[in-house]
Amino acid sequence: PAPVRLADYRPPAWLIESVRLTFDLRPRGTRVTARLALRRNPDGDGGPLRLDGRNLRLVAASVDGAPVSPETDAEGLTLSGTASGAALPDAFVWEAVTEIDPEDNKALEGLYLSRGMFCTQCEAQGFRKITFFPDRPDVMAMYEVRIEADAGSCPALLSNGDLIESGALPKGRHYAVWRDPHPKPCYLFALVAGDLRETRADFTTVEGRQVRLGVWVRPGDEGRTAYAMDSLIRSMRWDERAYGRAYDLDVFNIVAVDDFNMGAMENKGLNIFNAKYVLASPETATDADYARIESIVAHEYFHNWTGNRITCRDWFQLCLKEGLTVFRDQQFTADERSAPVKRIEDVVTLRARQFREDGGPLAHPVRPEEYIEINNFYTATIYEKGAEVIGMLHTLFGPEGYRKALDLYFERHDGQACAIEDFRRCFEDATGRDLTQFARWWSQAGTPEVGVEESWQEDGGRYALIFRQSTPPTPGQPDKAPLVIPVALGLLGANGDDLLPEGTRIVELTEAETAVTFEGLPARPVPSLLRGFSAPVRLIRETSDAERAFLMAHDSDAFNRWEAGRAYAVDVALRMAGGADADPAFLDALDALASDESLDPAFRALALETPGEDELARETFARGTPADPQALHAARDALRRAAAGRMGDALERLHREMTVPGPYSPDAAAAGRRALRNRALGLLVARGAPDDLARAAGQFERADNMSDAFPALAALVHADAPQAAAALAAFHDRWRDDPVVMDKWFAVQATAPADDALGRVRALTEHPLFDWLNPNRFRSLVGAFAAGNPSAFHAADGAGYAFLADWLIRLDAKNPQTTARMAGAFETWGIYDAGRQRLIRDQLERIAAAPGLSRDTGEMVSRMLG
Ligand code: BAL
Ligand code: ZN
Repeated sequence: PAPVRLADYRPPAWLIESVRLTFDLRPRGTRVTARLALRRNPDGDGGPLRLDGRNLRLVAASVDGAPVSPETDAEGLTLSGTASGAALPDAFVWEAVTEIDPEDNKALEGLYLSRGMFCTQCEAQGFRKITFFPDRPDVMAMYEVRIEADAGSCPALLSNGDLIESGALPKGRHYAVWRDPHPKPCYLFALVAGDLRETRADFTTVEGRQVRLGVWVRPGDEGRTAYAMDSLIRSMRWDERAYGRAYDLDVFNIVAVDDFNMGAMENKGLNIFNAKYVLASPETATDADYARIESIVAHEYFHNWTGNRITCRDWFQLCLKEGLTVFRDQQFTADERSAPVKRIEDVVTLRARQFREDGGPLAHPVRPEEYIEINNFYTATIYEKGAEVIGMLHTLFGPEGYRKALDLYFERHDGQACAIEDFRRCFEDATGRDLTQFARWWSQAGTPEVGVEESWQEDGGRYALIFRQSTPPTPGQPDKAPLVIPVALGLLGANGDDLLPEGTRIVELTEAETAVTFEGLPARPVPSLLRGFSAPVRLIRETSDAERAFLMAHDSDAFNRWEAGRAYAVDVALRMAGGADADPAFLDALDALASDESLDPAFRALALETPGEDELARETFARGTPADPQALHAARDALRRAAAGRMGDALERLHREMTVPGPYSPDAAAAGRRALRNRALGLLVARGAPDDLARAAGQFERADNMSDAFPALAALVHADAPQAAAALAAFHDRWRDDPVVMDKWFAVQATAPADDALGRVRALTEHPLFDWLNPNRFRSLVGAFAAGNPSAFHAADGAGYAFLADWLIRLDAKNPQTTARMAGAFETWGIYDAGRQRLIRDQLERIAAAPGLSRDTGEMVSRMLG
């Protein structure tokens, strides 16, 4: 298929004033009647009416009430004139009846059934699977939706906006009518019908609007909605406070759905969530689950202003809503929990997902210039790097300049479908600065590298930093231009104090080379560079172990204190992969950090995290050698054993003391203590003495909450401890009927690095609860194996690769979106040895040749093959 290009954007030929939809819901043969009041766009090209449509059966159509028979094709229909052959009037009413089959829809786009419940997913282009429509975000309209369904199986009937009417119908059916007063693009349309129970709360906005909040779940799950509701209420207050944005409808509903390709969806007034990001109770959810629910609820809510009120002109602008909304949800979490801890977690994810993407065959700009299937661009680059770009604007202009620009954006563009240029202009107008060069962050792919050299002159206390930036070539972009890179830096004296009067200074790199000098320093300083990870770049600088240990102990910037330890840990692990012993000075520095009672336990837990095998593999390659997954796995294990050997007393003490009295609470302080305690447990289990294993088994048996139970189970299973089988059986027996919890049971086994790991995963694909058509379950087994078990997935015989490819080919026929995303497991093929590269390419070619391969997976595979 031919790619869609940003350069080819043209305004829509037709606009829609209003949409009236009637759904006669049936599992098979749902009838959708769509009545669109169309008007020719004076800024359009004057062409015929083209409506998108896929997998639709057109039953009837009319123009101003007169039947027409338009030509349909695989992608939609074209209407050139009226039934009498006359030209289309400049305004008319189009009405169409289409028939669709929700039960058959396993792609989970458009209208589908999830365990008996009707629901929709329309972003990016699912609406065209519901009715013929100009399925593009710059066509915004007001919607009225009438839903008719069986009253017994579907007591709840929900859509966007406010409920204006409901009642009974003959033959056990009933109906509801919803009206959304805010014009919206069709990707924000949503409908849910099923047997759902509502948890309610009331909220009064800062503007005095009374809002009814509802969280809708399956019967039996009502006891697990409180945290989602609490998160929603806190998000609504925060957006009023931090951005001056209040909610704008009388109803806000969240619905939990079991079968869902994404995490959640921000449909206007009716957010639809993957159940795993709504349901939480102390017994079923870990602290990490609670934190994720909080941030996703916030993210979807924040879209109401950044995404819904102001939407995207076209899908190339996806980062306009996603990057900005991710940045907003990161700010929210930083405010609600701990800012440094949040920043560290985000950077770990950024490097693991976005740097990985940016350094491989799938690299693309934050605003791509072409795509074949837009679903393939819901990526770490658009989301996470997109958020970093907003974060850099925040750093460059400070909180006040940033807020001024955002206020202008909301004032100027409310109700519009915008492009990145509109957003950029708000910053330029609010701050008076030209952002032409800064805008390269949106158009230039690849992770910039910033090399640093230093010079020191005793005479005059003159210290200079010379920064050299470059960005490696990426697919389609061989040559790169310099970016605006804000580098937050501090200089530390021998006693660890900050030497700069302001503590941290922001230096802007705009040229290929930038020198910064400091005069009058009492002694040669230790630099603390890129504080808070002020730009998404790879910093390259010769440094010593002693300097890293010094920063670990003294840096006033918490992020860089962690960063020094992380970089040191990576170095030590790579040296161990090359045959060295664990560095005792590193273990001493780690011990000192872990035992420093003045530090937040959550921060110490992060400092104790061992870098992952994937991170070590990419770093090995960056230093010029192909990665050997088995050697890195062994080195990482050896480092963990050595750390546990050196720090045994401290770890035992942390495990003993970092308990949390009283009933479980998901708050950040309690979660931080548990994180540190469980980090200590994990390392002790790596030490592997019988007492250590017994400690984990005891914790698992005694735990009254999942945050204590699951890490203990994971430690036992990953150590292949004798107690693992009984613990897995007990977990299975207790939770077999709970899909969200059972995903953990599959994932913990899929990621266990046993000798026969693949054999065990294969056996689990035969388990009666392995429902491969459910995306969560598929990801929890096949996806977790490919992404979270590197030594087994990258087995030298290629069996791991063949296993993944088999499943991708099978799933592609049903659910292209989830398949295509998971195919990204192969994107790092270039960092391995020639043998593995060939094995991966063989599998990619096999997938490419699969009969009937989807456009989604086809695009991903061909980009990876290059
Ligand atoms: N818009 C898709 C889901 C999300 O990013 O919120
Ligand atoms: Zn989003």
